[in-house]
Amino acid sequence: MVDVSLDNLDAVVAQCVGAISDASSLDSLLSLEAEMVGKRSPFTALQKSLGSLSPDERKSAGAQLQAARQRVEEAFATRRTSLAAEHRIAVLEADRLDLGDVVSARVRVPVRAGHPGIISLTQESLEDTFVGMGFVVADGPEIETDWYNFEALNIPPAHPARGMWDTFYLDIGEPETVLLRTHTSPTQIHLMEEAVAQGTLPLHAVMPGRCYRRDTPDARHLASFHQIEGLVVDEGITFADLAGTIETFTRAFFGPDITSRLRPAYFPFTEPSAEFEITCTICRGAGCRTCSQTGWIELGGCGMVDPAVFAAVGIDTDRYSGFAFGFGIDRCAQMRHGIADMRAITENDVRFLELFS
Ligand code: FA5
Repeated sequence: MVDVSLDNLDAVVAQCVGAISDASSLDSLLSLEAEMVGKRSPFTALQKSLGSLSPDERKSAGAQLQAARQRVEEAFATRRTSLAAEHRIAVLEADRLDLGDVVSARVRVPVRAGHPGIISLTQESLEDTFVGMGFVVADGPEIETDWYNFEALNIPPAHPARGMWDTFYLDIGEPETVLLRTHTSPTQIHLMEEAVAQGTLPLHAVMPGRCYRRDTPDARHLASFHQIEGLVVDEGITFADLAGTIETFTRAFFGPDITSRLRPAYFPFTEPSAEFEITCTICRGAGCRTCSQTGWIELGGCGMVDPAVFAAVGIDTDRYSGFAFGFGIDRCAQMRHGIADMRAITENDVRFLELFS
């Protein structure tokens, strides 16, 4: 750097400002700063030499020197700011994650779409089977009153048969008047009431849906499960129609080597009543843990509609008779796919779910 004197201050300042704006890094700017305005710089030396001047000359020379020095320092500050910004951009650029690579790596992974679960698929297939047999599909509410779930089905309060269904009651209205339906049979009542009101008897319908019971989950039971109800109300319907319908359904749905049997049972809303069993599909009738070594699995209950139920909905029993059945959709899924333990259906294990895609 040239010597600084009071005569060449402007030229020196211009030279310094040029060098400062050419500095290409913060480090080189730092050494330039030490060289130009540091303790051993010509500016500082000139400053010290002013002591030999008269007070008036010193004042005027000091002011010129200070102004010059200030212009140089401002040039340093400006350049420092822009070099710091350039440095930050360079660091960010170096650290930049190339998302292009990440994204293209991700899209190469096949996208796995969901699909209806085994219960929905089984329900659809059951509906198709029954529609093929001449039934229509109807729906009913999951939240029911005591009347629909019990009383209209010939189960008055305190009737011992209420013990057959461990009920979840809802905290609505009078105690134990509103509940989660324990079976799909209350939908029979809705359907018959509607048909009577609209004059649309006869009825040939199936009614699938979710049911709830305070049952402890095990290989054949869940607390929330599904049933499909069947109801036929027509002239001249007999028990033979019921038995024929059950056997036709069993072979159509499970295949020709699976058969059904009816065993006497009791349901307050049917008389006579039967339990409807099919060959256990896990052991093909040989006996296993799932069927408790019997070779048979209970799918549901059935029977001829009890006259007390027809009376509750105002159907003329001199003209009409009917049969009803109700069985487990989850149990059907279990038997159709050979699932030894029903709890697998609710565990959401992807390996299990993928078996039924
Ligand atoms: C009934 O629920 C009667 N409403 C069936 C009926 C309808 C009889 C019409 C007569 C006329 P039950 O409680 O037995 O009956 O249940 C019928 C079927 O539902 C059972 O055989 C079983 O397949 C299924 N099921 C019952 N409870 C459960 C449960 N906790 N988990 C899974 N499936 C169940």
